[in-house]
Amino acid sequence: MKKYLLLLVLGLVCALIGLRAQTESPAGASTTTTTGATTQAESPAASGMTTTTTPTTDQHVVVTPADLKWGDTPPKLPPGAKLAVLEGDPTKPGPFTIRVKAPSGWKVAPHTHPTTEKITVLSGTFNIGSGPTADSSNTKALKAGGFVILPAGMQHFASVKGETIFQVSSEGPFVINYINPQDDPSLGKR
Ligand SMILES: [Cu+2]
Repeated sequence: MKKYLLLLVLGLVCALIGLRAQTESPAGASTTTTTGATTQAESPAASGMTTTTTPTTDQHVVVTPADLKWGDTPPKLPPGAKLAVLEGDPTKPGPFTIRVKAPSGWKVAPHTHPTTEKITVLSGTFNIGSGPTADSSNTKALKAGGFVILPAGMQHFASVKGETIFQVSSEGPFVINYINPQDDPSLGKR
């Protein structure tokens, strides 16, 4: 019985020492983000394509607007817009979610993706059209709360009116194939 008591006391002392060490650790140790589940991992890939979170099975992943790290869009998209990664890595296999903040007049020429693209409009006006030519008379204007599914291989184009924020979910690696190769902003026009 005495042995157990000794072990108990020893355990308590250890716990107290541990607690002290924790409180004495530098303040920097507590500067974690609200993502909770995992530490942030920087991806050295394309500009703006930094991974914010990697979900685990036992914890939810919370991302607040303040957590977002806005960067430039990759060269395959027209310049001027900002991009933040909420989930996954668009350059790698697997699901991802990104948010794009585009200035008024920003547009993406007709293109396809090898994976299905899902877009939710958060603010502004997002004009989406289908087909191989950017016919502005043949678009649907989506406002905050608007949602569109663009199946893999489907030809589509988009433009925004007023500063517009929209969220894109798809499967990586995210590829943009322009119908007219000269529309590809990565080919020198940037
Ligand atoms: Cu698209």
